[in-house]
Amino acid sequence: RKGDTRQEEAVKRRQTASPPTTLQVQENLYDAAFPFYKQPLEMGRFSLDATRSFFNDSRQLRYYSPPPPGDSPQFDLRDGYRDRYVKRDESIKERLDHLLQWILLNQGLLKAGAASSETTSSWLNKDFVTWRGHLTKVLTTPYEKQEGWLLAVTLFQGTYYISEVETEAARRQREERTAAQEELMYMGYKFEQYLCAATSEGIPDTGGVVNTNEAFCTVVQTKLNGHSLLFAGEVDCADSKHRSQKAPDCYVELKTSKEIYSANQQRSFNRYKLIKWWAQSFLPGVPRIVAGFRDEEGTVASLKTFETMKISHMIRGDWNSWKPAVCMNFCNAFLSFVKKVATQDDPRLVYLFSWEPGSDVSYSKHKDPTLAFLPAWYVSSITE
Ligand code: 0WD
Ligand code: CA
Repeated sequence: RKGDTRQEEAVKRRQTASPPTTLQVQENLYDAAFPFYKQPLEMGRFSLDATRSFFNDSRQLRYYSPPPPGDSPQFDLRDGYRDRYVKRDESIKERLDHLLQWILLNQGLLKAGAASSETTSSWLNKDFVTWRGHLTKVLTTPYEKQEGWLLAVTLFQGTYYISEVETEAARRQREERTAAQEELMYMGYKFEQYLCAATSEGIPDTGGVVNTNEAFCTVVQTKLNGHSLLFAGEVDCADSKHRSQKAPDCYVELKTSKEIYSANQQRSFNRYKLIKWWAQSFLPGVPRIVAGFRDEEGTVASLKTFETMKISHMIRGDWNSWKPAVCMNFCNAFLSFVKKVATQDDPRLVYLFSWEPGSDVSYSKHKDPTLAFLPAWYVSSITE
């Protein structure tokens, strides 16, 4: 009602104990001390092969194999695009399936660590299960100006499962990608091939096929304030020469970016790209990012290593720069918001959280089989 003051509204909300309807995202609201983030611990690994089949092992892990010191790289990232490229079918939505498969195959491991259950009821003993990539999107939300997101949440036996739903805009962009954009996507994978070997002492096979069905994923557990998390993320390679052979210390993330020629390009790189690189690698504790800078022809002639933990220092002096604490505090607030909103424990029920740049996060509730994402094989296996 018009006459109500904000305070009266707040009182009423408390009396009815109804959940808040939106979550604000303005960065100033989250500009506080860095929250508690537990050192990520690798719980397991899985692989997807050339046909996208799941394996509960590290068979797809590749090894970092840079050119010998002194040799400057000359990587032609367009090589093989026409004749040595097998592209994953992006119209197939896999949702959380591979991670859920890993969970079912590793129940013993998860049960062993489930002694100190506080907030969840089942042996899984995690508040949230999701992909690392979904959390990356949440982290960068306070600074994102272009792409919104849709995250589906199901509460099942005390655990909140988060799975992305493709937005209309993202689907359109995917279906209307230009030839140049398709080639650019290929170039990122080709860069990986130039720097990765199949064995720890091997050398890259740059004449081979690039097959984007193949993936190696790490499964990590961690905690953000009071929220326990289990998520999986794709890892490009491990450095067998790194001083620590422990995961995730030995993991290396590979990236390509346009060569930077002007101060303006540098500013935009720091403001919009480094935040995504930082968030993605910080979440699973991947300490190093090796970037290849490509020219107009798609040739990489220089590599640069970024230490994940130093990225925020690099950009600290920039005007209008981003802050890791804002990203993490917002993520913490979003996870708390999810817990307040998603109260009904039901594997067929989906709370759809939605965000567009310039707006608050809002949600809607759905009992719609096309949105439900926990597969029957998972639900029945957990229920019995
Ligand atoms: O269902 C979905 N909407 C998604 C599923 C979105 C994103 C990923 N996935 C799945 C895929 O099964 C993939 O194997 O997640 C896996 C990767 O998960 P992630 O590590 O959580 O994803 P993210 O951090 O966004 O991306 C890591 C890498 C990318 O490398 P770059 O350097 O470009 O960030 O995974 C690849 C890509 O190489 N990748 C994907 N692979 C398959 N499907 C996808 C995707 N949708 N997105 C990125
Ligand atoms: Ca990568």
